Amino acid sequence: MVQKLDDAARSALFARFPGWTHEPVRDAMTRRFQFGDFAQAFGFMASVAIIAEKMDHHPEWSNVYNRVDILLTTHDADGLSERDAKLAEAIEALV
Ligand code: H2B
Repeated sequence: MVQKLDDAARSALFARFPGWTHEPVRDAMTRRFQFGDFAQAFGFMASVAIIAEKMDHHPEWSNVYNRVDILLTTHDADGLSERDAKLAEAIEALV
C-alpha cells in the first residue's frame, strides 16, 4: 500500500501545477493538453509513455486528434500519492 498525499502536500501540488484539476470521485489529478495536430499529440504520448514505464507509474489517458486527456491517480493508494506528483512533474517538463 502506498501513502496518500496529506493536505499540505496536495495544496503544494496543485499550487505548483495550476493546469491540473483535482477530480474528487477518483481522488485524481487531470489535465487536458492541446497540440497543433495528431503527430504532436502522439509524440507527446510516446514521451510520456517512456517516462511512465521507467517510473512504473502509468497514466490513464485518452487521445482525440490533437487533444490528450490525462488522469493521474495511484491505484495502490486508492488516490493521489507522491508517484502522481512525480509523474505530473515529468509531464510538465515536456510541455
Ligand atoms: N500506475 C498507476 N497510475 N497507479 C498504480 O498504482 C500503479 C501504476 N501501480 N502502474 C503499478 C503500475 C503496479 O501495478 C506495479 C505492479 O508496480
